[in-house]
Amino acid sequence: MTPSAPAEARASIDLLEQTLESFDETGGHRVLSRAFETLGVEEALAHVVLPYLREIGERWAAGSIGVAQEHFASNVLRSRLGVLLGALERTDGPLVVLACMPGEQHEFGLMATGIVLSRLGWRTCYLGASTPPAELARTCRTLRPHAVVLSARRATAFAAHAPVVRRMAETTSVHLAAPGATAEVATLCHADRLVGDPVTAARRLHADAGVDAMDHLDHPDHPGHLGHPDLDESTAV
Ligand code: B12
Repeated sequence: MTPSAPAEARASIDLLEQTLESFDETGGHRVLSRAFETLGVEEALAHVVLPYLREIGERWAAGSIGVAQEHFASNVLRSRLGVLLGALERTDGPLVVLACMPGEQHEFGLMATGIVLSRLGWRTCYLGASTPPAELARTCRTLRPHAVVLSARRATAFAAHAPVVRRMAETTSVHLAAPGATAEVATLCHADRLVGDPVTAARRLHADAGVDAMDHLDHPDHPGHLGHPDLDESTAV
Protein backbone atom coordinates (compact mmCIF):
# COMPACT_ATOMS: atom_id res chain seq x y z
CA MET A 1 0.00 0.00 0.00
CA THR A 2 1.19 3.56 -0.69
CA PRO A 3 1.43 5.93 2.32
CA SER A 4 -1.87 7.60 1.39
CA ALA A 5 -3.74 4.33 0.82
CA PRO A 6 -5.05 3.83 4.39
CA ALA A 7 -6.59 7.31 4.34
CA GLU A 8 -8.09 6.68 0.89
CA ALA A 9 -9.49 3.37 2.08
CA ARG A 10 -11.04 5.00 5.16
CA ALA A 11 -12.57 7.75 3.01
CA SER A 12 -14.03 5.14 0.64
CA ILE A 13 -15.59 3.23 3.53
CA ASP A 14 -17.19 6.44 4.81
CA LEU A 15 -18.49 7.27 1.33
CA LEU A 16 -19.95 3.78 0.96
CA GLU A 17 -21.80 4.33 4.22
CA GLN A 18 -23.12 7.70 3.00
CA THR A 19 -24.26 6.41 -0.39
CA LEU A 20 -25.38 2.82 0.08
CA GLU A 21 -27.08 3.37 3.40
CA SER A 22 -29.10 6.19 1.74
CA PHE A 23 -30.12 3.76 -1.05
CA ASP A 24 -27.91 5.56 -3.60
CA GLU A 25 -26.83 2.70 -5.87
CA THR A 26 -25.13 4.81 -8.54
CA GLY A 27 -23.22 6.76 -5.90
CA GLY A 28 -22.12 3.51 -4.30
CA HIS A 29 -20.88 2.15 -7.62
CA ARG A 30 -18.89 5.34 -8.22
CA VAL A 31 -17.19 4.98 -4.86
CA LEU A 32 -16.37 1.35 -5.65
CA SER A 33 -15.03 2.22 -9.10
CA ARG A 34 -12.75 4.85 -7.64
CA ALA A 35 -11.53 2.50 -4.89
CA PHE A 36 -10.75 -0.29 -7.37
CA GLU A 37 -8.97 2.19 -9.63
CA THR A 38 -6.87 3.96 -7.01
CA LEU A 39 -6.12 1.09 -4.61
CA GLY A 40 -6.23 -1.87 -7.00
CA VAL A 41 -8.75 -4.70 -6.75
CA GLU A 42 -7.03 -6.76 -4.03
CA GLU A 43 -6.34 -3.79 -1.74
CA ALA A 44 -9.83 -2.40 -2.26
CA LEU A 45 -11.36 -5.76 -1.35
CA ALA A 46 -9.17 -6.18 1.75
CA HIS A 47 -9.27 -2.59 2.99
CA VAL A 48 -12.59 -1.17 1.74
CA VAL A 49 -15.24 -3.74 0.81
CA LEU A 50 -14.74 -6.35 3.55
CA PRO A 51 -14.16 -3.84 6.40
CA TYR A 52 -17.23 -1.91 5.22
CA LEU A 53 -19.32 -5.09 5.44
CA ARG A 54 -18.17 -5.66 9.00
CA GLU A 55 -19.06 -2.06 9.89
CA ILE A 56 -22.55 -2.47 8.40
CA GLY A 57 -22.98 -5.50 10.65
CA GLU A 58 -22.06 -3.44 13.70
CA ARG A 59 -24.54 -0.70 12.77
CA TRP A 60 -27.23 -3.28 12.08
CA ALA A 61 -26.58 -5.05 15.42
CA ALA A 62 -26.66 -1.70 17.24
CA GLY A 63 -29.96 -0.77 15.56
CA SER A 64 -28.59 2.38 13.91
CA ILE A 65 -29.52 1.08 10.44
CA GLY A 66 -32.36 -1.21 9.42
CA VAL A 67 -32.44 -4.54 7.64
CA ALA A 68 -33.45 -2.79 4.40
CA GLN A 69 -30.26 -0.69 4.35
CA GLU A 70 -28.08 -3.71 5.14
CA HIS A 71 -29.80 -5.79 2.44
CA PHE A 72 -29.55 -2.97 -0.12
CA ALA A 73 -25.86 -2.38 0.51
CA SER A 74 -25.13 -6.13 0.48
CA ASN A 75 -26.97 -6.59 -2.80
CA VAL A 76 -25.13 -3.74 -4.53
CA LEU A 77 -21.79 -5.13 -3.33
CA ARG A 78 -22.78 -8.66 -4.30
CA SER A 79 -23.63 -7.60 -7.85
CA ARG A 80 -20.34 -5.75 -8.18
CA LEU A 81 -18.25 -8.61 -6.84
CA GLY A 82 -20.15 -10.94 -9.18
CA VAL A 83 -18.98 -8.82 -12.13
CA LEU A 84 -15.39 -8.97 -10.87
CA LEU A 85 -15.58 -12.74 -10.48
CA GLY A 86 -16.35 -13.25 -14.16
CA ALA A 87 -14.47 -10.24 -15.49
CA LEU A 88 -11.41 -12.02 -16.86
CA GLU A 89 -13.44 -14.59 -18.86
CA ARG A 90 -10.84 -17.30 -18.39
CA THR A 91 -10.87 -20.34 -20.62
CA ASP A 92 -7.73 -21.97 -19.25
CA GLY A 93 -5.78 -22.14 -16.01
CA PRO A 94 -6.35 -24.41 -13.00
CA LEU A 95 -9.95 -24.70 -11.84
CA VAL A 96 -11.23 -23.92 -8.36
CA VAL A 97 -14.75 -24.72 -7.15
CA LEU A 98 -16.04 -22.37 -4.43
CA ALA A 99 -19.10 -23.05 -2.27
CA CYS A 100 -20.71 -22.22 1.06
CA MET A 101 -21.78 -25.14 3.21
CA PRO A 102 -25.52 -25.89 3.67
CA GLY A 103 -27.35 -23.17 5.62
CA GLU A 104 -24.55 -20.67 5.10
CA GLN A 105 -25.64 -17.44 3.41
CA HIS A 106 -22.54 -15.32 4.06
CA GLU A 107 -20.58 -15.46 0.83
CA PHE A 108 -18.54 -12.27 0.50
CA GLY A 109 -15.33 -13.80 1.82
CA LEU A 110 -15.71 -16.66 -0.63
CA MET A 111 -16.39 -14.29 -3.53
CA ALA A 112 -13.33 -12.21 -2.63
CA THR A 113 -11.16 -15.33 -2.60
CA GLY A 114 -12.57 -16.35 -5.99
CA ILE A 115 -11.84 -12.91 -7.46
CA VAL A 116 -8.24 -12.93 -6.26
CA LEU A 117 -7.67 -16.48 -7.55
CA SER A 118 -9.17 -15.50 -10.88
CA ARG A 119 -6.74 -12.58 -11.10
CA LEU A 120 -3.91 -15.01 -10.32
CA GLY A 121 -4.85 -17.06 -13.38
CA TRP A 122 -7.42 -19.55 -12.05
CA ARG A 123 -10.75 -20.45 -13.61
CA THR A 124 -13.52 -20.29 -11.03
CA CYS A 125 -16.70 -22.32 -10.67
CA TYR A 126 -18.64 -20.32 -8.08
CA LEU A 127 -21.54 -22.23 -6.51
CA GLY A 128 -22.26 -19.62 -3.81
CA ALA A 129 -24.48 -19.76 -0.74
CA SER A 130 -25.86 -22.89 0.94
CA THR A 131 -24.71 -25.58 -1.48
CA PRO A 132 -25.99 -29.15 -0.89
CA PRO A 133 -22.91 -31.38 -0.37
CA ALA A 134 -24.19 -34.07 -2.73
CA GLU A 135 -24.39 -31.48 -5.51
CA LEU A 136 -20.95 -30.20 -4.64
CA ALA A 137 -19.52 -33.71 -4.80
CA ARG A 138 -21.25 -34.34 -8.13
CA THR A 139 -19.83 -31.09 -9.52
CA CYS A 140 -16.34 -32.08 -8.41
CA ARG A 141 -16.64 -35.53 -9.99
CA THR A 142 -17.67 -33.87 -13.27
CA LEU A 143 -15.21 -30.97 -13.33
CA ARG A 144 -12.26 -32.54 -11.50
CA PRO A 145 -11.07 -29.19 -10.09
CA HIS A 146 -7.54 -28.52 -8.92
CA ALA A 147 -8.90 -27.15 -5.61
CA VAL A 148 -12.16 -26.71 -3.69
CA VAL A 149 -12.79 -23.88 -1.22
CA LEU A 150 -15.64 -24.35 1.27
CA SER A 151 -16.87 -21.60 3.58
CA ALA A 152 -18.99 -21.60 6.76
CA ARG A 153 -19.25 -19.45 9.87
CA ARG A 154 -20.15 -22.47 12.03
CA ALA A 155 -17.83 -25.47 12.46
CA THR A 156 -20.90 -27.73 12.68
CA ALA A 157 -21.72 -26.90 9.05
CA PHE A 158 -18.47 -28.64 8.07
CA ALA A 159 -18.62 -31.39 10.70
CA ALA A 160 -22.15 -32.43 9.70
CA HIS A 161 -20.91 -33.22 6.19
CA ALA A 162 -17.44 -34.50 7.02
CA PRO A 163 -17.86 -37.86 5.19
CA VAL A 164 -18.69 -36.14 1.88
CA VAL A 165 -15.86 -33.63 2.31
CA ARG A 166 -13.40 -36.45 3.13
CA ARG A 167 -14.38 -38.28 -0.05
CA MET A 168 -13.78 -35.13 -2.08
CA ALA A 169 -10.41 -34.69 -0.38
CA GLU A 170 -9.32 -38.08 -1.78
CA THR A 171 -9.26 -36.66 -5.32
CA THR A 172 -8.79 -32.91 -4.96
CA SER A 173 -7.29 -30.45 -2.53
CA VAL A 174 -10.05 -29.20 -0.20
CA HIS A 175 -9.68 -25.95 1.78
CA LEU A 176 -12.01 -24.91 4.61
CA ALA A 177 -12.45 -21.21 5.32
CA ALA A 178 -14.24 -18.57 7.44
CA PRO A 179 -14.77 -18.69 11.23
CA GLY A 180 -16.17 -22.26 11.13
CA ALA A 181 -12.90 -23.64 9.76
CA THR A 182 -11.35 -24.74 13.04
CA ALA A 183 -8.24 -26.90 13.21
CA GLU A 184 -10.35 -29.79 14.61
CA VAL A 185 -12.89 -29.74 11.80
CA ALA A 186 -10.16 -29.46 9.17
CA THR A 187 -8.56 -32.61 10.60
CA LEU A 188 -11.95 -34.34 10.70
CA CYS A 189 -12.55 -33.45 7.03
CA HIS A 190 -8.98 -34.31 5.88
CA ALA A 191 -8.86 -30.75 4.56
CA ASP A 192 -6.51 -27.78 4.63
CA ARG A 193 -7.50 -24.71 6.61
CA LEU A 194 -7.42 -21.31 4.89
CA VAL A 195 -6.58 -18.84 7.62
CA GLY A 196 -6.55 -15.07 7.43
CA ASP A 197 -8.45 -12.65 5.30
CA PRO A 198 -9.77 -13.76 1.89
CA VAL A 199 -7.12 -11.91 -0.13
CA THR A 200 -4.15 -13.26 1.85
CA ALA A 201 -5.70 -16.73 1.91
CA ALA A 202 -6.17 -16.77 -1.86
CA ARG A 203 -2.56 -15.76 -2.40
CA ARG A 204 -1.39 -18.52 -0.08
CA LEU A 205 -3.57 -21.14 -1.76
CA HIS A 206 -2.13 -20.08 -5.10
CA ALA A 207 1.45 -20.22 -3.83
CA ASP A 208 0.93 -23.61 -2.13
CA ALA A 209 -0.87 -25.13 -5.12
CA GLY A 210 2.35 -25.16 -7.11
CA VAL A 211 0.57 -24.40 -10.36
CA ASP A 212 1.97 -22.00 -12.81
CA ALA A 213 -1.29 -20.17 -13.16
CA MET A 214 0.39 -16.86 -13.95
CA ASP A 215 1.26 -18.31 -17.35
CA HIS A 216 -2.39 -17.98 -18.23
CA LEU A 217 -2.64 -14.33 -17.29
CA ASP A 218 -2.14 -12.09 -20.30
CA HIS A 219 -1.75 -8.85 -18.39
CA PRO A 220 -1.26 -9.41 -14.66
CA ASP A 221 -1.56 -5.71 -13.88
CA HIS A 222 -4.50 -5.09 -16.14
CA PRO A 223 -7.70 -4.67 -14.15
CA GLY A 224 -9.85 -6.29 -16.86
CA HIS A 225 -13.47 -5.33 -17.52
CA LEU A 226 -14.28 -4.29 -13.99
CA GLY A 227 -16.63 -1.42 -14.64
CA HIS A 228 -20.29 -1.28 -13.92
CA PRO A 229 -22.28 -1.15 -17.17
CA ASP A 230 -24.24 1.92 -16.04
CA LEU A 231 -21.20 4.02 -15.33
CA ASP A 232 -19.41 6.21 -17.81
CA GLU A 233 -15.95 5.37 -19.12
CA SER A 234 -14.18 7.90 -16.93
CA THR A 235 -15.25 6.24 -13.69
CA ALA A 236 -15.54 2.59 -14.72
CA VAL A 237 -12.55 0.42 -13.83
C1 B12 B 1 -23.97 -9.22 4.74
C2 B12 B 1 -24.40 -10.02 5.96
C3 B12 B 1 -25.46 -10.89 5.82
C4 B12 B 1 -26.13 -11.18 4.47
C5 B12 B 1 -25.18 -12.08 3.63
C6 B12 B 1 -25.36 -11.81 2.15
C7 B12 B 1 -24.33 -12.52 1.32
N1 B12 B 1 -24.71 -12.70 0.06
O1 B12 B 1 -23.24 -12.86 1.76
C8 B12 B 1 -27.46 -11.88 4.90
C9 B12 B 1 -28.55 -10.80 4.95
C10 B12 B 1 -27.92 -13.04 4.02
C11 B12 B 1 -27.12 -12.29 6.33
C12 B12 B 1 -27.86 -13.22 7.02
C13 B12 B 1 -27.66 -13.52 8.36
N2 B12 B 1 -26.76 -12.95 9.17
CO1 B12 B 1 -25.36 -11.78 8.59
N3 B12 B 1 -24.08 -10.47 8.29
C14 B12 B 1 -23.73 -9.85 7.20
C15 B12 B 1 -22.57 -8.90 7.49
C16 B12 B 1 -23.13 -7.47 7.57
C17 B12 B 1 -21.40 -8.94 6.53
C18 B12 B 1 -20.84 -10.36 6.34
C19 B12 B 1 -19.60 -10.32 5.52
O2 B12 B 1 -19.61 -10.66 4.35
N4 B12 B 1 -18.49 -9.86 6.11
C20 B12 B 1 -17.20 -9.80 5.42
C21 B12 B 1 -16.36 -10.99 5.85
C22 B12 B 1 -15.36 -11.39 4.85
O3 B12 B 1 -15.74 -10.58 7.07
P1 B12 B 1 -15.81 -11.53 8.35
O4 B12 B 1 -17.14 -12.16 8.39
O5 B12 B 1 -15.36 -10.72 9.50
O6 B12 B 1 -14.74 -12.67 8.02
C23 B12 B 1 -13.37 -12.63 8.38
C24 B12 B 1 -12.81 -14.01 8.44
O7 B12 B 1 -13.70 -14.90 9.03
C25 B12 B 1 -12.45 -14.33 7.03
N5 B12 B 1 -13.42 -14.98 6.16
C26 B12 B 1 -14.76 -14.93 6.19
N6 B12 B 1 -15.28 -15.63 5.18
C27 B12 B 1 -14.25 -16.15 4.48
C28 B12 B 1 -14.21 -16.95 3.34
C29 B12 B 1 -12.98 -17.35 2.83
C30 B12 B 1 -12.94 -18.21 1.60
C31 B12 B 1 -11.78 -16.94 3.47
C32 B12 B 1 -10.48 -17.38 2.94
C33 B12 B 1 -11.82 -16.14 4.62
C34 B12 B 1 -13.05 -15.75 5.10
O8 B12 B 1 -12.18 -13.09 6.43
C35 B12 B 1 -12.60 -12.03 7.25
C36 B12 B 1 -11.34 -11.33 7.72
O9 B12 B 1 -10.95 -10.43 6.71
C37 B12 B 1 -22.06 -9.45 8.89
C38 B12 B 1 -21.30 -8.45 9.73
C39 B12 B 1 -19.84 -8.88 9.89
N7 B12 B 1 -19.28 -8.62 11.03
O10 B12 B 1 -19.22 -9.45 9.04
C40 B12 B 1 -23.36 -10.04 9.46
C41 B12 B 1 -23.25 -11.19 10.44
C42 B12 B 1 -22.16 -12.16 10.00
N8 B12 B 1 -24.56 -11.83 10.31
C43 B12 B 1 -25.04 -12.23 11.43
C44 B12 B 1 -26.29 -12.87 11.60
C45 B12 B 1 -26.75 -13.08 13.03
C46 B12 B 1 -27.06 -13.25 10.48
C47 B12 B 1 -28.40 -13.99 10.50
C48 B12 B 1 -28.54 -15.11 11.54
C49 B12 B 1 -29.47 -12.91 10.66
C50 B12 B 1 -30.90 -13.44 10.76
N9 B12 B 1 -31.47 -13.28 11.92
O11 B12 B 1 -31.42 -13.94 9.80
C51 B12 B 1 -28.49 -14.54 9.07
C52 B12 B 1 -27.86 -15.92 8.94
C53 B12 B 1 -27.89 -16.43 7.52
C54 B12 B 1 -27.22 -17.77 7.38
N10 B12 B 1 -27.93 -18.83 7.67
O12 B12 B 1 -26.05 -17.84 7.02
C55 B12 B 1 -24.07 -11.97 12.59
C56 B12 B 1 -23.33 -13.26 12.99
C57 B12 B 1 -23.16 -13.32 14.50
C58 B12 B 1 -22.36 -14.55 14.88
N11 B12 B 1 -22.03 -14.60 16.13
O13 B12 B 1 -22.03 -15.40 14.08
C59 B12 B 1 -23.17 -10.83 11.98
C60 B12 B 1 -21.73 -10.80 12.53
C61 B12 B 1 -23.89 -9.49 12.26
C62 B12 B 1 -23.80 -9.07 13.70
N12 B12 B 1 -23.01 -8.06 14.00
O14 B12 B 1 -24.44 -9.62 14.56
N13 B12 B 1 -26.05 -11.62 6.81
